[in-house]
Amino acid sequence: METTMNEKLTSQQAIELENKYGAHNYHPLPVVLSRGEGVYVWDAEGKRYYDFLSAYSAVNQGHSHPKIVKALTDQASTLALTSRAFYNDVLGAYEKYVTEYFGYDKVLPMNSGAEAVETALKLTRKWAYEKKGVAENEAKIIVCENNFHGRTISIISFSNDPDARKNFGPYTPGFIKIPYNDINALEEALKDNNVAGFLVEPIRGEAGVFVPDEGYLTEASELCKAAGVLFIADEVQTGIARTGELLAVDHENVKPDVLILGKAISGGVYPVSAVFANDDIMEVIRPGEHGSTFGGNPVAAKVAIAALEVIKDEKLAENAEKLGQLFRSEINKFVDECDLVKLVRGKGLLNAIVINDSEDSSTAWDICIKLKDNGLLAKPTHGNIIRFAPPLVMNEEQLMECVAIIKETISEF
Ligand code: IF1
Repeated sequence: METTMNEKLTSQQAIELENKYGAHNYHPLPVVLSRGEGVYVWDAEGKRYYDFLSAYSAVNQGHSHPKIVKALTDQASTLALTSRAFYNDVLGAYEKYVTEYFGYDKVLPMNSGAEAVETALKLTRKWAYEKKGVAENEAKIIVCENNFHGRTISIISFSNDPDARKNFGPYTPGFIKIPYNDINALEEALKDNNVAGFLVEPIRGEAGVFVPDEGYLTEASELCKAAGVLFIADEVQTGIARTGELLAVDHENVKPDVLILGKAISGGVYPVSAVFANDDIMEVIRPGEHGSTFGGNPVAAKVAIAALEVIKDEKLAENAEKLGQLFRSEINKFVDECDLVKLVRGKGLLNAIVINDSEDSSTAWDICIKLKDNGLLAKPTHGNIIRFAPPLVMNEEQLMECVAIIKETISEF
């Protein structure tokens, strides 16, 4: 099949090219997107869909938000990349803006979520050796079972998802796994004086939007404080207004010692991630000890400022809270009358439904295929759970139309 790069591809052609020339590290839903705007995406044939995945909560501000795209194009056409070998006139202003925005002394800018998680792990280990007095190479970090924090070798070393781990060994040591949402297990694990930190998702995304018990985050952070252990919140997916507050930890007024952000900090327009901490922690990293070519580049800085201004200006956390309540109450009414859906759960506009079928059934996938045919894009997480996470710029009328599509589609099964 000969195609010149500038001619418009059909969906079929696009899929064939990806299959032939791209690694098969994903199994996408059979839809080929070619345009995005706000809550909508269009496929290569021009069919419009509601996007109910939001690139896994990276486009909270809506697809290609004009203000964020303008920040991208203006800076990219002025000064795109300097590396950190030199200063530039954008990074410092960004660091001031974003540390005040989230309430920390300092930020270490990176690019992907996994890079930010790795940065937080390195920071925590170094803090343990240089501030807590843990013996070199003995630092341990507590993580939760069924976590998702990214795909690097160290991160999958503490995953228990066989697909994420198998045949990627040998694995990085120094991690203790405990059950999520289990305070006693954390209390027990914290008795080990070599523990440096506790890494946790305030709401578990990939595991199927699992919301911990009210008070779990508060008790966990208090136990960590008492044990001289850093409370590390991975808000890559739950942050930036997704759950109805700026951060998911804000629902309990918990202040992590180390905060990890990614995805929607850039509105999905450019890879931006960040690690926040106060001086007594961040000062253990000195020149030459950590970095990245693109970390904190001028385009990332300007894009992130614009993306965060949109969150505040358009009151997206408040909107996520309001529409999330409406979504769960509407779907709960449907749950009462439909035995195929066991329950709906979530916070703000990070929700999921659990399909009343076995883990390995294809029902959730089949429902997503029908949802696609009916103009709404969503994808199952594990097995029988479908995540619903539209851009936070959605309005009530659009949400109700999507609720109707979801109800009608599932009723067809
Ligand atoms: C994929 C889901 C998966 C994350 C949390 C760190 C990262 C993520 C809490 C790493 C990334 C993405 C990765 C993407 C699909 C999506 C995801 F949970 F959102 F659904 F995989 F589990 N912490 N989550 O959710 O950030 O390096 O990707 O920028 O790998 O397919 P990243």
